Amino acid sequence: MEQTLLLIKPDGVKRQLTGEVLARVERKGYVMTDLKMVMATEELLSEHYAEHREKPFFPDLVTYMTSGPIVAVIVEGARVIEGIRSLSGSTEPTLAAPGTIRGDLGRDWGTGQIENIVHSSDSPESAAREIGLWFN
Ligand code: RTP
Ligand code: MG
Repeated sequence: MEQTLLLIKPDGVKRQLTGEVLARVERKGYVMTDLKMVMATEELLSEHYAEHREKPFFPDLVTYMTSGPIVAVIVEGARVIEGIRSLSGSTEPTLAAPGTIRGDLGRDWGTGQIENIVHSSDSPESAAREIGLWFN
């Protein structure tokens, strides 16, 4: 069965939205097969966000992602990679559709800084790589 990595980012955990996010995942019929709370290190984030390492927003992304604990979850189900991305909504909370996690709950401070609650793997290759990074 297909698996994906879901991260509830520090803003989601701090705002006590872990239950809200996981309830949406469970209601949709997906199954959690592993879950833990972790403090991310810069090294882990450099691997996880390898494609963004050289981007101007990377330092702020590290600050955001190390600002508190993250809940990392392996979620399983048919077409779960696409499914969790669909539940999450698009990256920017202002543009994410209402009904999605980011559209309903994400924050946009208008300064370029966004707090979008979740990360989810975007392909089977990313899912395998990210699950290996966060769980092993
Ligand atoms: P998706 O691929 O679902 O659109 O979302 P993502 O969360 O993977 O977004 P991505 O563009 O890959 O960026 C990763 C995370 O970096 C932060 N970000 N900040 N200030 C900015 O311009 C900016 N761009 C990206 C967000 O936390 C985003 O989720
Ligand atoms: Mg991405």
